[in-house]
Amino acid sequence: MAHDPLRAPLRAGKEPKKSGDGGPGSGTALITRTRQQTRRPNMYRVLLLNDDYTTQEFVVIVLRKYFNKSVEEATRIMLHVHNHGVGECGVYTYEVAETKVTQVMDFARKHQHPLQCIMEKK
Ligand code: TYC
Repeated sequence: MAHDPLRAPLRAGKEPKKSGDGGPGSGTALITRTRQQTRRPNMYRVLLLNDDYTTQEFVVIVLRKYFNKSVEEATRIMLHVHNHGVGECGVYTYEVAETKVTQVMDFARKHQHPLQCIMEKK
C-alpha cells in the first residue's frame, strides 16, 4: 500500500519520532488533516532475556506479578526463555510496554537478580 503523507501519524508525547519530520524552529511545516478513521497504535513486544543466575522461581514470579500469567503459562514462558535465550511476555502500546520494562528491571535489581527485560517494536 502506498504511503500517503497527508495521513502521517499525529505524534503524542514520548514515542520516538522517525527522523526528518521537523519540529519547532526547523523551518518545515507539518501538514495535518481531519482523520476519517482511528489509527491502530504501534505495538511493542516485551521480552525477557535468559541468564545463568536469575532463578527460575523468580522469573515465574515476575511473569505472574507484572504480566498477569497463570502459574502454568508463566512456567511455559520461563522455560522457553531458559531454552531459547529470549521470549515474549506480552504485546502492548509504547507507554504500557515501557512501564512493564521499568517495573521488571527495578524489581530484579531490588532482588539482586541480573534479569534483563527489553521491548521491541512489532
Ligand atoms: N537460566 C536461568 C536458570 O537456569 C533461568 C532463567 C529463565 C533466567 C528465564 C532468566 O529470563 C530468564 N537459573
